[in-house]
Amino acid sequence: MAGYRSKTGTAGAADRSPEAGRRRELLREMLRVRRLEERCVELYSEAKIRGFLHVYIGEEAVAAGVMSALAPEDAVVATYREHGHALLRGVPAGAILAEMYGKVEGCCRGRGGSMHLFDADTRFYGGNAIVAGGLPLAVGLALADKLSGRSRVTACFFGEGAAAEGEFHESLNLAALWNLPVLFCCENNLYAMGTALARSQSQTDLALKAASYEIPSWAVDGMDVLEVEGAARRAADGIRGGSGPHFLELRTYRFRAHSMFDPERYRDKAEVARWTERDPLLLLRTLLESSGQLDAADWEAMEREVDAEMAEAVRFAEAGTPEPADQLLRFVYSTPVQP
Ligand SMILES: Cc1ncc(C[n+]2csc(CCOP(=O)(O)OP(=O)(O)O)c2C)c(N)n1
Ligand SMILES: [Mg+2]
Repeated sequence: MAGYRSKTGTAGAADRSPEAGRRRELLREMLRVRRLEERCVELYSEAKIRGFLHVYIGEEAVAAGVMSALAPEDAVVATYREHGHALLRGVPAGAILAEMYGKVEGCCRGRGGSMHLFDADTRFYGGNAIVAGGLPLAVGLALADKLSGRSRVTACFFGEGAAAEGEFHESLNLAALWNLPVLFCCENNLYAMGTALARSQSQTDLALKAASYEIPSWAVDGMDVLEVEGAARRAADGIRGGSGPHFLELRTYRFRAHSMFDPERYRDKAEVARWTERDPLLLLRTLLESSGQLDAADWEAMEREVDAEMAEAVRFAEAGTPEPADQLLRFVYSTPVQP
């Protein structure tokens, strides 16, 4: 992260306690997402990645904090701004990039692209391009778990724009009515494409909307990964304890455009600059450095390892194979079962 200065400076001074190690791990996870997407933007500019591309830069604390409160058997449902969620859930960076390159080695054989990452092995259920489309899916997954007596959480990420959709209200209502194990994670970055929240929704307190369905809900500083993690743990514990759905409004901001096609006429540069002062990586890094939990050598090693991971992912994607044209109808229809 060019421009960031270490306050502690000397290598080898950092706190080696498990707690400090866990926090450094959160920083590393956010850095992995940041670096992956910085590469995506470059590769898009080089026309190696085509189609739509929505980056999460600025919002990393939300996915990193929530994901750290989940267990491997839990499920995750996300939106089209989901590269970071897939990566932190355990989908390899190479499989994500190969997917964007349209290669067979991608997590969906290159058929889904950026907006439709999916991986059944890690219970990562998309990559959903329809605004609010993931919410009923999450409710269905949670209903299946409840009916089968499985103690699992389904975490559902969606933007604040989803709260204006009917599916949001139908999903919250049924989840509350049937006491389903869903963790609703509303990523409130203040804009739905170019429309500010206050221009499209009469009630801008999103946690209050959830509370109207009798769902325990609270607003969280989505730039502070430790706060997000704490809130997500509290909510996940409540869900596992049988107290039904919980809702987090995670207040965050995207530093980049909505997608790669967005002239950004709806917000001024001063607003973006104000929010970048609260960059989630900068906040955590500064906290760790000033409290002796991270030193210059730790940070340099972290950057080196993450850069190497992403370089290898790009190499893997570029070395991949495009789906042969005669295979393109495969998986469009299921194979009929022979009697
Ligand atoms: C049902 C539906 N309507 C419209 C769109 C077009 N669209 C794509 S992204 C988007 C904005 C969604 O904003 P938000 O939910 O706040 O998520 P963010 O992009 O800010 O993460 C819209 C309207 C869509 N994909 N689906
Ligand atoms: Mg939004």
